[in-house]
Amino acid sequence: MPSISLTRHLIEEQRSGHVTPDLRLLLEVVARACKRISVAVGKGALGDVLGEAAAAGGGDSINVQGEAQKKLDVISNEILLEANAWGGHLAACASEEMEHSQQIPDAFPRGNYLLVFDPLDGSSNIDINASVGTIFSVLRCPEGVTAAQDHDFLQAGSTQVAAGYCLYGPSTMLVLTIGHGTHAFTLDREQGSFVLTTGHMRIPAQTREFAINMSNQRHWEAPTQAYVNDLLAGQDGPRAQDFNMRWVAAMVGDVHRILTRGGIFIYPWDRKDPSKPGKLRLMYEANPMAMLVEQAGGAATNGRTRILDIAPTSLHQRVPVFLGSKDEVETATRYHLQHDSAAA
Ligand code: FDP
Repeated sequence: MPSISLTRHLIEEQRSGHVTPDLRLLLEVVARACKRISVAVGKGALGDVLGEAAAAGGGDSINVQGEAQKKLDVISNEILLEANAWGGHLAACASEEMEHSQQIPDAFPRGNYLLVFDPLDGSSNIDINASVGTIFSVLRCPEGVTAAQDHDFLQAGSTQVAAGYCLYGPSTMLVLTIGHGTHAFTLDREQGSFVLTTGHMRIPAQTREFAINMSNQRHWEAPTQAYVNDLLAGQDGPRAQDFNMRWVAAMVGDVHRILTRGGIFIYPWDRKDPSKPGKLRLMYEANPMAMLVEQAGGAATNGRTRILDIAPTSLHQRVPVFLGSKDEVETATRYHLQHDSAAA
């Protein structure tokens, strides 16, 4: 059977009426940018790309989230911005690394889509040569808007027209949905093209594997504690089975494992900083991952509500995340809802 490249896959999706020519080209541009990021990540210590980025006035550079920027965060952000500037498919871009969205420069034609991305997720893995990735979400630019602003991006995740991530691991993989299943492509480094390696990924509804940063346990709210305690109790507890735990510490890596063999990934609200409703970002982490997971038969909630139904109020909004195997996410969500109704 001949291998199916990303280009061929997208052209066939266009023929089926699932993707417009503009969206197809936009996704090809994002994939091309990811190949460049993969090269930069792959150079590691030989490429002078490791470590913290320097701020203009000296010291470490800090992004809008108050987090130290790695050199590769900055490089990846620039690669994505530059690649997407001239194609004519986008109205504006927004990124984890920029406080505000950026319109397409006047020198180039503007299109009808908005692209929002986390250029390099899991940056604490960069310096230890472990998996990192790029996460992206594509929205429609609202009708009649000629100069898109931050508020034009504030659309519920259910309106995303495409979402995906590129995982820079032992191999580079692009996992993509345009609302007709979730498909995985592996980068053929010799040919320089992404090749379809798993079409229509399916997440098993049940699982015995969970992913959570246990070091925060004492800071979680009561229903999260109760749910995880019951997982940890294993055979002897109410779940009557043993659960295994995995934590890649880069959301892309953990979500990729779940898309491949099932599991539940949790980054809950915690009391460490009560002003933050979670660690992960809605627009460029939770929403695209929720779409990919739902398209593969899984589920994604914030512990109470479907992630894709949340109406965003700001570009860098944070949200608790419970995603993965459908039955397990429903169980975790039930713990929180039952706790709320008992407290009401
Ligand atoms: P990181 O801070 O390294 O960028 O996006 C945030 C994120 O990584 C996720 O990719 C990852 O799942 C999580 O944070 C890891 O958080 P912990 O540091 O609490 O383990």
